[in-house]
Amino acid sequence: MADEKPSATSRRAGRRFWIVIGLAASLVVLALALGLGLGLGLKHHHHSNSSNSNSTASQSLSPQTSSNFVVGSILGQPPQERRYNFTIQVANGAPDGVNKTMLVVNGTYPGPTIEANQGDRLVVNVKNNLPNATSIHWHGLFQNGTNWYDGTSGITECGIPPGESLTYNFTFGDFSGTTWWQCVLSTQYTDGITGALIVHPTAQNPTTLPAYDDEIVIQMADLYHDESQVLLADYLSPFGIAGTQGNEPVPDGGTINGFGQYFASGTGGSYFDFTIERSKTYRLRLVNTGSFASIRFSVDNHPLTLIEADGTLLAPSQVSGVTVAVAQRYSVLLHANQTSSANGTYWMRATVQSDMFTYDQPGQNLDIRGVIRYDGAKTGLPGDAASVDPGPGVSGLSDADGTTALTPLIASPAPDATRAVQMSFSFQSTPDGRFLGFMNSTSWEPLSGTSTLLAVHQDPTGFAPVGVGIGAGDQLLVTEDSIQVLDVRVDNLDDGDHPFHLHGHRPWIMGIGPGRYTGQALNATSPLRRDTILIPAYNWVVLRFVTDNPGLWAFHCHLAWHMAAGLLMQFNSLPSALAKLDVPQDIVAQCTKR
Ligand SMILES: *[C@@H]1O[C@H](CO)[C@@H](O)[C@H](O)[C@H]1NC(C)=O
Ligand SMILES: *[C@@H]1O[C@H](CO)[C@@H](O)[C@H](O)[C@H]1NC(C)=O
Ligand SMILES: *[C@@H]1O[C@H](CO)[C@@H](O)[C@H](O)[C@H]1NC(C)=O
Ligand SMILES: *[C@@H]1O[C@H](CO)[C@@H](O)[C@H](O)[C@H]1NC(C)=O
Ligand SMILES: *[C@@H]1O[C@H](CO)[C@@H](O)[C@H](O)[C@H]1NC(C)=O
Ligand SMILES: *[C@@H]1O[C@H](CO)[C@@H](O)[C@H](O)[C@H]1NC(C)=O
Ligand SMILES: *[C@@H]1O[C@H](CO)[C@@H](O)[C@H](O)[C@H]1NC(C)=O
Ligand SMILES: *[C@@H]1O[C@H](CO)[C@@H](O)[C@H](O)[C@H]1NC(C)=O
Ligand SMILES: *[C@@H]1O[C@H](CO)[C@@H](O)[C@H](O)[C@H]1NC(C)=O
Ligand SMILES: *[C@@H]1O[C@H](CO)[C@@H](O)[C@H](O)[C@H]1NC(C)=O
Ligand SMILES: *[C@@H]1O[C@H](CO)[C@@H](O)[C@H](O)[C@H]1NC(C)=O
Ligand SMILES: [Cu+2]
Repeated sequence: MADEKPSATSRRAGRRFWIVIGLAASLVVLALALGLGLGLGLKHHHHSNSSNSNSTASQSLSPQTSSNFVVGSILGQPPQERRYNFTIQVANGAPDGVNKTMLVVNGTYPGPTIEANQGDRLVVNVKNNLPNATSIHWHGLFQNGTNWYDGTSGITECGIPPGESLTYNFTFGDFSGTTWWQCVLSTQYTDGITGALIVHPTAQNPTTLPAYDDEIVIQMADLYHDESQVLLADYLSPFGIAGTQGNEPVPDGGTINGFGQYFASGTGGSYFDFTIERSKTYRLRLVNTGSFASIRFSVDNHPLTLIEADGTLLAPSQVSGVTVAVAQRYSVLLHANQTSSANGTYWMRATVQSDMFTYDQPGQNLDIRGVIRYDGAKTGLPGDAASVDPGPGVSGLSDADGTTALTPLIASPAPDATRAVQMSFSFQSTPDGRFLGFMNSTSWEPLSGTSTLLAVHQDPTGFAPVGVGIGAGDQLLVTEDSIQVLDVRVDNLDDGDHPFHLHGHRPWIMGIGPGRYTGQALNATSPLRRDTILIPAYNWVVLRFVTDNPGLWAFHCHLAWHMAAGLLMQFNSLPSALAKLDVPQDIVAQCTKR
């Protein structure tokens, strides 16, 4: 609704821009020897093996190309249908130099960037070559009238069976901004099924938004060397990890656009490395596509101007860095005007935050870096001495605060609430010895042989009562069959911070604070709207949204381990209206096959 578009004059037709990948000095030779395909033009025959076997990692990742991270060239094109073909497969990868088995789309990590204009239709054919079911969720999109394409397995579909395909087909409605796609079935995205999704707005940028020249996608993620299914089994076991139930798996490292460094193994890894032109301004579209840790982003010596959070334009503010929680997005402007490094190279930093880690992970590297290289700079890495991380206090700027301190660029009040629901969440032991996430009294598990969407579609008034209720299969639902302005008051009773994501909406953040919600004043003047909100330990938050989008909308913690531990509930909006919509036959057929 409120994203930006550079004015025609701020954007040059002919862009000069390069990304040079894999400059890990002494590491490059090793990488070449190992055939890791770090974007150095190595050819992997990534079609040759795929038809033989789809359950073993018989192929390696393909190299990344710069075009996967540069966006903006489609601005101003007439509305059109944009088609993508995705093939999900098992592959060998080594994002930080350590071999691991990955699940990826089209043989790359991260997968293909999807770019569209707001008035376009997106048609993505997803072929599943995994041995397990899968699905793709289009994070932050509203899917108004197409709830079945939200891609949440167990809720809006049953999952694409192995060897089969599903064509997702939808429009963007009021949505524009920086977002991403991922698989939210179990922990599959932890193994690599992620990519950026950029939707350029139809409306011109407000003149109050600073202009910029070029746009780059920066996807940051924590990285695990083990397969997520192995880690998940340990996490959910009665013994837990490191002897304590509830200890989430601690990552080994991290990546920037799929490039990370890990020094303990000796191979090192590689760097995301790009060249900028002096005096240009770059919009960096930051996404945390990780599974557990927040990541702080900064660029040495460069103050950043924060302008977007989860698709909402912000009143510009200068920051030294921004900490991005899992699934959150920000845009920052980087102005290429620095001279402090004599050779024109600077570190970009994605510092993986350790505050949620409960045990030591030997060899771990949380200091993930990329290279920003001014046009004309020679190859090689920046020096540590020449570069100074403009961290809090160093440049006189502070970091961004991801909640109420961010001010929308376009002030607009939230409507008055007509209804409110209350809930709390926590982690608890179960009688059968497990340790799971609970929203009120339920820990989510998908229905078997159907989805909540189909169950409600078939029995719109019977599946769950209006208001708070538990549907068959222990599905915690808040149902509204009329258009209401709903306040969702959430108490975090846990000692950790949790990034909660509401599907199908971009709620107003009405208030947040320590303790439980007991009627504290809310501020409707011009609250921030975002779809992923970090709820700090032992804090409350009130989110407000309008129940005018028919369907089943997941509301869950986006930490992959917590999602898998059941920290999820659903909003069931306008079931009578949903019942009048035709669910596509291939969505129905998925469920009868399983
Ligand atoms: C997608 O696959 C179909 C069928 O194989 C093919 O006809 C089409 O050209 C492909 N489209 C793209 C954009 O790759
Ligand atoms: C993904 O791979 C498929 C099949 O190899 C190909 O048709 C398609 O064009 C690729 N899509 C993208 C977005 O690269
Ligand atoms: C890593 O994988 C590549 C092929 O993908 C293989 O050639 C290499 O030997 C592996 N390295 C190690 C240390 O296992
Ligand atoms: C498929 O699912 C099974 C059971 O959950 C799991 O053990 C296995 O690792 C999965 N395979 C892949 C490639 O994800
Ligand atoms: C992938 O594996 C599944 C189950 O093992 C099988 O049914 C399917 O035909 C396979 N697909 C391909 C392309 O080999
Ligand atoms: C996508 O949906 C539109 C609207 O329902 C429909 O007209 C079109 O045929 C669909 N496209 C595909 C490829 O299914
Ligand atoms: C560079 O640009 C930033 C952001 O616009 C500004 O704050 C800073 O003063 C400029 N620095 C120099 C050396 O011109
Ligand atoms: C840039 O300068 C620093 C400090 O003198 C040095 O450590 C680093 O190796 C240089 N990098 C390049 C690419 O010349
Ligand atoms: C959660 O529990 C509280 C207290 O029992 C109750 O008032 C509320 O309606 C419940 N909310 C949901 C969504 O179940
Ligand atoms: C409510 O929000 C507005 C806009 O952000 C702000 O100016 C005002 O100070 C806030 N009021 C209170 C009581 O916090
Ligand atoms: C969904 O569509 C309906 C009908 O066109 C509209 O009234 C409503 O505002 C839309 N909601 C969202 C969240 O896009
Ligand atoms: Cu969580």
